[in-house]
Amino acid sequence: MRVFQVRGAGGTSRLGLQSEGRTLVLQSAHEGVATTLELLEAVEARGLQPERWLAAAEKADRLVEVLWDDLARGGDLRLTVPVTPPEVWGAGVTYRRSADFREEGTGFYDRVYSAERPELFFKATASRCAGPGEPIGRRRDSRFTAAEPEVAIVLGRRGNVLGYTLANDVSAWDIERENPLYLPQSKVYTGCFAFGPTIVDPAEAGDPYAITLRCRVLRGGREVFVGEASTAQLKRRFEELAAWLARSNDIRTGTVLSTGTGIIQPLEVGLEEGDVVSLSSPELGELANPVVLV
Ligand code: DO4
Ligand code: MG
Repeated sequence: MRVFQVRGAGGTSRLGLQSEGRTLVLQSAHEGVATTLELLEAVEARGLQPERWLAAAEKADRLVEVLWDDLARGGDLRLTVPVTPPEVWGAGVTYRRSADFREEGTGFYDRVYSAERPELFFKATASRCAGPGEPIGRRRDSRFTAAEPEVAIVLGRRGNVLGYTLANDVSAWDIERENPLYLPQSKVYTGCFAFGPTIVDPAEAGDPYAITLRCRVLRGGREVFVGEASTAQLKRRFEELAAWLARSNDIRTGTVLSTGTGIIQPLEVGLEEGDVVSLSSPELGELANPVVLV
C-alpha cells in the first residue's frame, strides 16, 4: 500500500491511498482518520490495521476513486507532502561519493563515513517542506546550491520504519564548504526539503537496498544534469540510522529521516531559479519541483 495527501481549494490536507492498482481519496474523516499522520498515529497507538480501515472506509462511502495522473497534473485536487511531518532529519556522508566529494583534507567527512556514529542533522519543519510540484528554494546568499536526491524513511515513535519515500535534501554547498559550522544554514531554510509523492510501505517496497534513484535537472526544458544511484551503495542500514536518531531523543510518529545522497551535482551546474529538479525511482515514483529564490 502507498499513502499520499492531496490539498483542495480549502487548503487542508487529506489522505489518499493506492492499493491494488486503485487510487482513492478520502472525502471526510473515518474512525478519526483524515490525514496520513492520523493514520500512522492510529496504527501505532491503537493497532489500527490500514487494510481493514480502508475496507471499512470504502463501505462507509468515505473514499472516491480518482486517476493518479489527474492528481499529478494538479487540478482542483493536487498532491502535497505525503505526510505532514513533526520533524525532518537528515543523515550525511552515507555514500562513498558524498564522502569523496565533500572531503577537502579536513578528515571530518572520511572519518564520519567509517565511524560507528553516523552524521545526523536537523533538516526541516513541515512549513519548510515541499510536496510534488511545489517549489524548492535556493537561498539568495548562496551561489552554489545542489539537489541531494535521497531515500527518506518515515518513522514510528520507536524509530521503526513505517515506509519509504523519495526526498531532495536541497543544500547550499558553498555555505557548507566555507565552514562546517555553517552546516545548519546550508541545510535549513525556506523550501529546503522536498519529499513524496507517496509513502511506500515496507511490504510493497521490496528490498530496501535495491532502490534506484535518478535525478535530472532541467533548465528551460533542457537537461543540464542527470545522475543515478542505488541504495545498494548505501554504507549504513536504514534501521541503524533510525536507531541512532532515536538515541536519547524522543521522536514522534511520522518523523522523516532522509538517508543521504549518492548523487553529486557538478560544481558547474548549481541550481538556478526556474530549474526543475526531477527525481524518479521505479520503486518510489516521481517527484519534480521547480526552484525559486528565497
Ligand atoms: O555533511 C554534510 C551533509 C551530507 C549530506 O547531506 C549527504 O551526504 O547527503
Ligand atoms: Mg543530504
